[in-house]
Amino acid sequence: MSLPKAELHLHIEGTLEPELAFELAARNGVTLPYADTEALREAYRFADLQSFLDLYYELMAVLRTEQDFADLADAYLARAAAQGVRHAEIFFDPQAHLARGVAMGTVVEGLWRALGRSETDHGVSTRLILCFLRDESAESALATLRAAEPYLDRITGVGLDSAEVGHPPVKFREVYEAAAALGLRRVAHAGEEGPPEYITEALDVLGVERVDHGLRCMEDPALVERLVRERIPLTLCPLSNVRLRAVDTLAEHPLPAMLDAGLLCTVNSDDPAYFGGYAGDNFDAVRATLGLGEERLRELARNSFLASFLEDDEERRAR
Ligand code: ES4
Ligand code: ZN
Repeated sequence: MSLPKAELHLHIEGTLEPELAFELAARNGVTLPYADTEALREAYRFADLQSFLDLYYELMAVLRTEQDFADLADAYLARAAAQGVRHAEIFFDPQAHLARGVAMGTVVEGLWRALGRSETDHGVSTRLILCFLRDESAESALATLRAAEPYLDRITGVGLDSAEVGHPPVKFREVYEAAAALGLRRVAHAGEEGPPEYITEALDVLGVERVDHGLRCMEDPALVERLVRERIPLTLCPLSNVRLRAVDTLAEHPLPAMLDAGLLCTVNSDDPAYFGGYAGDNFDAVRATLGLGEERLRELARNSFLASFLEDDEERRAR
């Protein structure tokens, strides 16, 4: 059984499976420093967020054309649909592509080739969220937002990702103000590896309406109380947290305690090709390991639609 659900925390570049990486490498004449898919999978042992990001950025070298981005997104949407995903809000990292000489238009139009057909082809509605790399400068982020302006009819919101510690939300105050002025929705990764203060800052300085991860809020009871009171959704990614060592084991994941505290939690896959599973796999894992009952699982699925950027009528249709 797979519950109908929305996926709200998904990096499209993190859906690049080894098989597709090698296929695109061959198509584009790119040589990967791994003998085969087996050898590449061997590299999927991460000590922390940065060790993952190093590989994540390295493999992006195979993404060069609109068709590459379309194939990547189409493969994700097919897998997501098979696991009960009915709506996906998809992050992309344009700075990682612009830096390699791949234009904003190539990325957005390529992704759109798949997203524009997704309801028909896969029964999955979609939104695109442009993420800024927080370990790059605020000026670079602002230039990226400007480069995206011709494509804003295809972009719902902005997010903030990549290496968190040492790059507090306040660094991007002006960029988020500019995004808000353009009518974009705002989210940000906060409290994955960074401290609870980054979550507070993302809310107060960036005006985010949803927090990606937010795991470390549990270290600050006053912050938990605020997140509950203000009904701020958290997009948790349990298998990601295990693979990137944010938690020691899945059995120790704070999701049950977070639900008990009244937090509006959702379960998502983050970078499924790297972390061992798609949205349904994350649901299965928390069901099996954290002993969540059917009522809790239905609550998580319901939360995913409540926390989404779907219009109210679409929200009803998707369920
Ligand atoms: C990411 Cl798990 C995670 N955290 C921060 N930035 C990211 N980009 C892709 N995956
Ligand atoms: Zn993420």
